[in-house]
Formats: sequence, structure tokens, C-alpha cells
Amino acid sequence: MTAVTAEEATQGAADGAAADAARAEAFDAAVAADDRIEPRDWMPDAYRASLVRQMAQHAHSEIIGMQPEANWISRAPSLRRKAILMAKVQDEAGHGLYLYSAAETLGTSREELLDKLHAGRQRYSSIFNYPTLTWADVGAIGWLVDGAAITNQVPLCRCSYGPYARAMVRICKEESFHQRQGYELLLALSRGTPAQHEMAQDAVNRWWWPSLMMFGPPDDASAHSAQSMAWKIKRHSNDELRRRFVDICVPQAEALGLTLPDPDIRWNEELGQHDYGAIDWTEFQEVLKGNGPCNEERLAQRRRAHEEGAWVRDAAAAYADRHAERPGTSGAAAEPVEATA
Ligand code: FAQ
Repeated sequence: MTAVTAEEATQGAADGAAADAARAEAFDAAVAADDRIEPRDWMPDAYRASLVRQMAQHAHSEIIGMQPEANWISRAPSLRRKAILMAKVQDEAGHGLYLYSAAETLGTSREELLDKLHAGRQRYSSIFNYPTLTWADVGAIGWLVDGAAITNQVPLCRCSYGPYARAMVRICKEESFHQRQGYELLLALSRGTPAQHEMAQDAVNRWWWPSLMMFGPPDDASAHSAQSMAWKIKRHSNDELRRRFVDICVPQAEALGLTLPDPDIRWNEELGQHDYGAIDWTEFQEVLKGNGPCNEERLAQRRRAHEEGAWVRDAAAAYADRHAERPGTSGAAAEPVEATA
């Protein structure tokens, strides 16, 4: 073994620091130029960690988000509605899978992320901790929850991290279909019997405020926004997107013949946007702490689905191994799958 002199060690450290600085500079320049950061590119540890945090939360939201609507698959009022709802819930599972795969490009694994979700160490969206009490809730989720999701996610198609941005393109196309089916469902109820109209209005009354909370805390309380926007992970602040969503919903509610449960919504001529009433941030914080109406139920169901799906993952892994061993066959197409719900 050759001994390294003190002089050589100092020189090595200086070279390493210079290389780090050059890599950081290249990263900053790529972000500034709106280039995409790809998995093999150098990136700051904090950028990687922040992406894993947001993408994991997003993926978890998609799969936990299957539960409230799945509750109505067996009770859909017609075969057509049932087929549409099943397709929609399956799409959400698919979104979860794209996002887990995208997160894996950052050096984590789906198993690790799911373990953290099940242990309550990673979040999923607050919105999925509310119950679906009537059939109209399926419409309200499509219109408002998917609508809020699209408003938030369209700018993510321009996220600086390539795999996340590309996953969002397809997800947004599908969410757009989901939003329209919810709108169409609510329209049918709103134009139906007085009882159906009332059911639609009640669902909108219950889902409106939690949908506004999906955009996250107000800007002055948003811990991550400034840095995420500097890195171009997020392109707009939470409040900007929330206001954009209100502007989109006001005319749509009118067309639906339904009202939004906020007497303070009015057009602000100066801003060219709508003002809206105060959001109950205490409720939001309580839901985040695990005290929402369905937090326990959602997580318990998720853990149960994971345990009950173990045999599917084992079978898929055994199938992949067998095919990998056989000459002339490829195991590549048979990755273990996660049974969701
Ligand atoms: N729920 O500093 P910020 C969907 C947390 S997909 C729970 O502002 P950030 C499709 C936040 O994590 C819906 N936690 O955070 C569908 C942070 O906590 P931490 C999901 C929330 O990241 C439809 C803390 O508060 N979409 O619906 C929420 O800059 C129908 C401070 O917040 C996405 O995940 C919340 N609502 O901005 C599926 C989109 N808001 O990590 C089925 C991607 C904030 O420090 C059926 N994510 N927190 O412990 C994002 O755009 C961002 O992460 C935000 C939050 C905007 C959600």
C-alpha cells in the first residue's frame, strides 16, 4: 500500500471540492435553463430528498385515493356508471405505479416507500381522509378532487426532474377524463329529481373546503415552497394554484346549477380573480395529525391490502425467477407487482 503524503491528501481534497463545485454549478445552470435533471445526473442531496418526499406523498395519495370511490363500485346505480367507476379507480392504481417507478429512479424502492407509508412516516393527501356518504360523492370527487389534482399537476409536467415530469403528462390526461366524468355525473343528478339535486348539492358542500386544502398550507406557512420553486420542482405557490382552482370552479358550479358553500366568493376586479372565504386551517392540521374522519380506516385498509396481496407479489416474483432461468426467455417483463387498494 502506498502512503499518501499530507500534501497529496490536501491536494485530493481540493480537487474533490472543485469537482463538487463544478457539478453544483452544472446543476444550477441546467435548472436555470429549464433543462431536465435526469436520474444519472448529479443533484444536491436535498433536491433528491425533497423529490422523494413529494413523489412518495403523491404516489401514496393515488393508491389511498382509490378507497373512497371504491366504496361505491358495488353500489353504482347502473352498469355504465359501474364500468366507468371501475376504470377510474384502476387508473388511480396505475398513477401510483408510475409515480413509485419514477421515485425509484432516485435510489429508493417501492417497498421502502410503502413501509414508510404503513408506518405513518410518509404522508398522503388530506382529502382522502373524508368519507363518501352518498353516490353524489363520486361525482364531487371527480369534479372537485380530480379538478384540484389537475390544477396542481399540470404545472408539474414542467417539473425540473425528468421522470416525474414525464409521468405527470400521462397522469394529467387521465385525470382530465376523471374530472369530466365527475362533472357529468353531478350534472345528471343536478338536473334529476329534487332529491337527486339535493344529494349533489350536499356532496359539493362537504367536498368543497377539503378540496381547497389539497393545495397545502397558505404560502406564509408552506415550509417547502420557496426551495421547491427555486429548484423548479413546483412552478407556482400553493395559494396561486388554489385561487386558480376557485376561478375555474365558479363558472362550472353555475353551469351545474349548484352553489359553492362560501358566501364570500366574489369577483375581485382589481386582481382579475375571485376572492374566497377563510379556510379552516385547524381542520387541515388535525387531518394531517391523523385525526380526520377516516385516517385510521384508510391506513388500516392499506395495510390489510398489502398483507393480503403478499401472495400476488410472491407469485409474480417466482414467475419472473423461473423465466429468468430458462434460456431464450426474458424475466424482464415480469417484475413483481404490488396489489393496490
Ligand atoms: N395533505 O411546505 P408545503 C389526487 C404537507 S393526487 C397532506 O406546502 P409542499 C389524484 C406537506 O407534505 C393528490 N399533507 O409542502 C386522485 C408538508 O409536510 P412534510 C396528491 C399536506 O410539498 C384523485 C407540509 O404539509 N397530489 O388527488 C398537504 O411544498 C381522486 C407543509 O406543506 C400531490 O401530492 C395535503 N393536502 O406542497 C387520486 C401533488 N399539503 O412533508 C384518487 C404533488 C401539504 O414536511 C382519486 N404534491 N401537506 O411532512 C405537491 O404539489 C405538493 O407536495 C403539495 C404540498 C402542494 C401537496
